[in-house]
Amino acid sequence: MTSQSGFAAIADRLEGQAIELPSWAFGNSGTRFKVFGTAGTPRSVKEKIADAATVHRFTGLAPSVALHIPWDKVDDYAALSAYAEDHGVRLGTINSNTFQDDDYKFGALTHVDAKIRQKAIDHHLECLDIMDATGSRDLKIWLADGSNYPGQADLRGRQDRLAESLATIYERLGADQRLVLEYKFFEPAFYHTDVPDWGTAYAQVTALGDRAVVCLDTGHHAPGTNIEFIVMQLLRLGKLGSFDFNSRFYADDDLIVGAADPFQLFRILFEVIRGGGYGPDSEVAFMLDQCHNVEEKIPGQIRSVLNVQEMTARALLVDSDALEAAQESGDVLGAHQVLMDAFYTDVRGDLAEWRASRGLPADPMRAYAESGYQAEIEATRVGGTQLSWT
Ligand code: LRH
Ligand code: MN
Ligand code: MN
Repeated sequence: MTSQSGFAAIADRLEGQAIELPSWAFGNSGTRFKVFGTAGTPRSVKEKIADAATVHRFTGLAPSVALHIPWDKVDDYAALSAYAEDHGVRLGTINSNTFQDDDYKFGALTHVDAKIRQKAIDHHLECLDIMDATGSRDLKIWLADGSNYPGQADLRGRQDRLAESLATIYERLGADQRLVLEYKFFEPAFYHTDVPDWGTAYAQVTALGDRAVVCLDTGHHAPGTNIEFIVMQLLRLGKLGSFDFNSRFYADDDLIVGAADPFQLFRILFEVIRGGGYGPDSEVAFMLDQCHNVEEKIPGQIRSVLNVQEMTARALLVDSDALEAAQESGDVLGAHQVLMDAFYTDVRGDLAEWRASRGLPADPMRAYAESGYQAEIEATRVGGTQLSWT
């Protein structure tokens, strides 16, 4: 199989690939040690959307932007939606935020105090109102809830209260809306987290109903976790709702997807494709959840969506008939080689031609660098508040 004929066979399947961008990727971010400011950083939600639209213009891969509430709070969401559409993108997932308010020191949807639980529920109901105005499908919930010391909290009681709070939010979902529950094994709580793993997320969303699904953030697992196995299992159970893509070396690093471990990204995408999670009929949403602390943000996002596209192409190249035959005949090394042959196929030249044939820049990174957009935002975005989420 030459790379050219292999690529020609899968080229059509790259059409329509969509990777949602997080509005917060365009704001200044950092570690708990320092947030470095970057020239040209958006001063408003509109400027974040304009930057996301720029990523889409250069790649054709990012037609929607996720918002985080209250970071992206505005008075008129219908007007914001219209603004996004004027720029060639639409508003996507609404992410709730119950991790930056003093009231949530000991939890939000799991809190022992009914008043604080209600405050957290009301925040989610407000997010649903926003979704009605923006036409968004997904409400994504990630909770910082957890504890630091053994004995600090009643683990069982918190799980029960979580189920109750989620049920109240779920009841208010529109017919075409989904509740997407994201898990994370630790941080900011260090002893226990109330939604630490896919099994807990799966149990909670299954109790709610069909429109509740799981978000898999690739940075939210212990080192060495076989993430593609989780992808397979959630797809098999019909509960994989979305991805937050990023990459990590040590913890929840939020680095550029595919930068730390391109082979892991390939393996994940192979299982997505194998399990029916890719393509126009799939309900699995691809999203980035990243921060660009020291690199330029727009090129960081361009690089990220290109990495996902590149590993998708390689995963599509796996000769599934040959793989199945090798697996069924017990040909261990033959099966492994089929997978590795696809992984080692350099598709960059083919993808450049594919883009050019669709009126996109063959090299989006270079086209952006030469476009003058960065110089323009650096010159014009002065004064005001440079957005930061930490
Ligand atoms: C939590 C998380 C979650 C938040 C985002 C900013 O670590 O992954 O998705 O909404 O970071
Ligand atoms: Mn996430
Ligand atoms: Mn995270």
